[in-house]
Amino acid sequence: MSRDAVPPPVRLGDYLPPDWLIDTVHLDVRLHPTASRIIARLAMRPNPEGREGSPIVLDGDELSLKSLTLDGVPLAGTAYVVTPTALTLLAPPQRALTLEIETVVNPSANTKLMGLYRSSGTYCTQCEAEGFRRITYFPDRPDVLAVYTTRIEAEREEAPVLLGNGNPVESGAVEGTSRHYAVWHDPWPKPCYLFALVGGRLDRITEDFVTATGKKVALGIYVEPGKTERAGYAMDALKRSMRWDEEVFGCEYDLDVFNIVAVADFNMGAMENKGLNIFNDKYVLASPQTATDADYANIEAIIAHEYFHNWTGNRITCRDWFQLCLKEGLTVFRDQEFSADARSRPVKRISDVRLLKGHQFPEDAGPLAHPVRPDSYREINNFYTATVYEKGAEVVRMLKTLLGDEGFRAGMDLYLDRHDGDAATVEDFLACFADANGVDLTQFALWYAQSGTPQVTVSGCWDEAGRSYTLDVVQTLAPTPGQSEKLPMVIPLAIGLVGPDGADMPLTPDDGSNAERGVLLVTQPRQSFVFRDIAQRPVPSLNRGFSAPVKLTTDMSTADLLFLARHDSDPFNRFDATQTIALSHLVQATAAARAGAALPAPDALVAALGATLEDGTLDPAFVAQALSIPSETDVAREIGEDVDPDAIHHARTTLRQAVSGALAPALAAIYARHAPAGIYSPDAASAGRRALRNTCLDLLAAGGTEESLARAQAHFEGADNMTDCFFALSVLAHAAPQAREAALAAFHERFREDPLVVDKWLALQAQIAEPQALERVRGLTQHPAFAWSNPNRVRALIGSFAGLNPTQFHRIDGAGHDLVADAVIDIDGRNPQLAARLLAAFKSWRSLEPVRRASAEAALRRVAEKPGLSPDASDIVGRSLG
Ligand code: 0A1
Ligand code: ZN
Repeated sequence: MSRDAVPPPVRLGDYLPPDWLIDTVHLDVRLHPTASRIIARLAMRPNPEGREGSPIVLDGDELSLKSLTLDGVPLAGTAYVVTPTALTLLAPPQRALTLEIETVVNPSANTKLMGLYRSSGTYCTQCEAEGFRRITYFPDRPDVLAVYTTRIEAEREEAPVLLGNGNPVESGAVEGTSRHYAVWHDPWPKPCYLFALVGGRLDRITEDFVTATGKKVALGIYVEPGKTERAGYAMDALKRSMRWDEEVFGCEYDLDVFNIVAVADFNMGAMENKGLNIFNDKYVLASPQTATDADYANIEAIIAHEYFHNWTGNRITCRDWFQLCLKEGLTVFRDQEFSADARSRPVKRISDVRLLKGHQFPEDAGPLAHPVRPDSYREINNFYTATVYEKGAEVVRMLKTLLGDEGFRAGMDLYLDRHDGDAATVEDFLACFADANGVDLTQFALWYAQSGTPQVTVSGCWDEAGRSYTLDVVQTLAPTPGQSEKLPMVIPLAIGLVGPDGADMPLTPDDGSNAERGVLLVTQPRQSFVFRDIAQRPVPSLNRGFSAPVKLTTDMSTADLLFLARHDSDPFNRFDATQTIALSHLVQATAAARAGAALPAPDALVAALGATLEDGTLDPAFVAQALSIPSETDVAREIGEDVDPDAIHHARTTLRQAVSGALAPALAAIYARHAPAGIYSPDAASAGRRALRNTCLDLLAAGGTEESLARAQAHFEGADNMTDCFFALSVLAHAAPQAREAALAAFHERFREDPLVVDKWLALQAQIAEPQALERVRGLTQHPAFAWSNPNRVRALIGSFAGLNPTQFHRIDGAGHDLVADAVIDIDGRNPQLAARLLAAFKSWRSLEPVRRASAEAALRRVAEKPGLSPDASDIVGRSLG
């Protein structure tokens, strides 16, 4: 292969079991800033299920091999081959043997943040998906499970804290030196992607947790010195997660200790290493003065997510990386349920669906679309996507809807029991639900294989004379990359028929379907469902709770939607009814704006929003969601092609102004009524009151009156917590150009020492929808607070510009596309994963109008042509242009 040749993709169909197994791994890691030494002792044996007489092929990446012995005897240079990506023992004896491999790596030079690296001086590791090969030579695949013992040694001064997977075994001084060591043993066989170690100067908080069967677990959260007060909420969330998993899934913790370490430089949110979770500090550290309600909710969810992986991911892991959704989709589903139980279930569902539609639907509609279980990849790091995570969770949720609570739990129990200790597949998972419930899930499995969002069209017809009601359902699935032909899916459509009195009518289906439970089982391209004894014309409430991740189209009138907004017993559909009306107005208003015309805001919509606002029986957090006007991305997605972001922005701004004007007195009254009472607490009820009050503040300011801007200024100055302070700052930054600079400066002055708060300040400025945003972002890259080497800073500034400022990212002159492309090219040499993620912001480029589309394409081509582009970025750019 020539130097620049692209390696072929990895294919699911080519899976072969490993030729060699590893029973135990002994690691001796001697930490050093630039030359850390790793001695790995691997007890290996041929896999009876592998190919006979195979060589031993171990993955490696940027390793320097120092020595190699087999059963204690140094290997002759002719017995093995070392390449940049592998160490191969050509003809090893076909029996159990022990390899000892000594490698040296440079953690300080590791800017990819994969393998062993340093974050603000702390040694830490990230091995998922393929980072362990950057520590030692190893079969770096999730189906090789071994028991690990790790000895970590470091200068005591530099790294007084030494942490590993599993339980602590011993520790002490290295005699005659300034060094010390700690030994950790993890009794649970695991794949190498779950390996971790940490060495550094860290403070900690500790607590004990007693499991359901009475075992004591020592919990520790380690943070940068001086930040322990900010770790309390994470600890609380951890204990609640541990209890919840026992109660809801029967999953108990299985080691003597559970540690969490927060680091400042991390490519993702957090990582579920066995007994030693490593977190982006953004998802651990919180205080009322530095974290918003949304930050608290994210911390709770991510702490839970990583903890839940202990069973779904660690005790049962993935056979290969194609099965990523097996652990991720299931674990997201579990963390969603945890948060729903801890907070408001309807509000949690609404925000999860908004996330799904905002991120996953566009992914599924563009060139980066892929199945929940992809069947080929060039770079696995690019598959930690909204489709694998969020759509993966929706698929698990559909299983629950189909099987009912008990059937679902029976399937989960069987899965946890049957596959404990296994590296499993999606087929294994589905078989447990099929076996436990006596059902056939063959067609359901298409959710894992077919990409794209199914389109479901429903029309209803009431036969007055026959006293029956018919729902005609049609499903289609458009072609997606690599999939031109599609099969019909199983769509569990939860429904209700709402009578004129606002109550649900009893469902009496004509056929043998299980529609009595309120779930229609749609399996055919076209299907009709007939209900008997329907004496009055009902309003259908469809896809209740968003029971299936589909795009639903109906012929429902605005009047019927307004009726649902007021009466539907399903809170999600109450929310969705006004969103549907608003969205359809915004689509038309955008078309009008492009034609130089203006559409007045529909009175009915304004009245419905007003009624929701004034309905004192509703949960404030729900009202806040219901009052939000669909985002510009929502409108762009709905329009689908020939998208003009400026016209969308104009239409949306105009609608917000109209709502503001019409509802000003009510908004001001609700704002006043929800003034803070007592000291800040991050609980859901208090957060809901703040959300409603802040939504009112924002809508009022959308009117641009002096009074409303003065209110925002006072809110900013009077805030005693970050939620209110930052919300008011955003209102001022977006709606009050004359007050903006002073407010931004005051905020920066106050929080300049706090990188996580500075990220909010960077992100906000990157989102201002005006032409100066570009120069502002460029200027901020030179600000002392900004660092290209820190993923949080880059995501805050460049990621927010590309993902949350559509008019400026897609500027008609192409300068926004160029700015992001330049950043990607620059970052790619240091941190390819980060570069590839930023590049994915171009995912909807084909849906833009021709001028912007051409500029996006040119920017992508410029990235593609960069010599030495990483496999990560070239995979994204190749598929985007593909
Ligand atoms: N398994 C983690 C996600 C994760 C994936 C890759 C990483 O490498 C940089 C880090 C974290 C989770 O689902 O939380
Ligand atoms: Zn996960």
